[in-house]
Amino acid sequence: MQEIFEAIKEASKQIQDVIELGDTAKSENENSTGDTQLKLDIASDVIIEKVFATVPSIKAIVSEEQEEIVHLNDKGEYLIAYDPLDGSSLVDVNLSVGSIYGIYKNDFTGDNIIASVYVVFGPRVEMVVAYKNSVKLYRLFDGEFNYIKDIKLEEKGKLTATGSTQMCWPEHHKELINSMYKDGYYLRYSGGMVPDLHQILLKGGGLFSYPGTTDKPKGKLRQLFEVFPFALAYEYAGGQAVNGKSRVLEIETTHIHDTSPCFFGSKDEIKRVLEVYKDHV
Ligand code: FDP
Repeated sequence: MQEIFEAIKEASKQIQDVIELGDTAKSENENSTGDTQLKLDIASDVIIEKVFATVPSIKAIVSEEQEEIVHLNDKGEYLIAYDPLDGSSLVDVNLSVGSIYGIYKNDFTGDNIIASVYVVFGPRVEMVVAYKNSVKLYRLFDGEFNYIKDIKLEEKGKLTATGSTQMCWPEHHKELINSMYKDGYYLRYSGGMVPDLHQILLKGGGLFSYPGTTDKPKGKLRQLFEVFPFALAYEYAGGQAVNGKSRVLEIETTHIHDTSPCFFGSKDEIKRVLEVYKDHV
């Protein structure tokens, strides 16, 4: 596993260079979810695939930017699903973006995820590793990722962030969020999943949600590349991740690009979600 973490560090340093110097223009391509790919998405994807190809313990990889699983080493033990540069459209307005990696054994399903890593490219580059029941924060300086601290969520936080537009939220979701504002929660939403979830984790707690909406009843965020990796990080940090009814790590995956409604938070906020959603899922 350590060699995978080292490979991610190496890829992240290269991606940071591409972000700083790279071209933020659109490419001619669309990815499998129909998003127009930016040249930066493609460049980051190429970097990661090249670095992973040198790691013997990786059996196969699948990128959010690609249609198919890529087989690397038959004798490898691990499968990795990754989103090379999530929120990349935020680069040209100079907001934070990130890479997300889910490391699986046997199969690409929630109950097979054994570690996850995400990297935030913001004013600083930070890496968060969820593995063996701990969540560790590293920061890039002096050319290396240096350990900073273990991350733990409080029982209850102060922040809330929901994706999509209120026009498409179901009524009960509006009620949930309005009730949180009435209780003093602060709205904090940048539109990048990585920095938004990172903020809630590091500030002790709160709720990030991307519910099923009228235009996307199964949500927008992809299970293997986005939802499961963050679910593991939130659970290991002492929080929870649900789809409104059950743990997201228990839901079924039928296709590598499946999406799911998702709610990540500290225990108190997830209790609120389950209470509101129990009659609606
Ligand atoms: P993006 O489309 O910019 O890549 O992964 C999808 C994602 O960003 C997440 O990072 C983000 O949380 C979400 O979409 C934002 O979606 P909305 O614009 O619908 O809120």
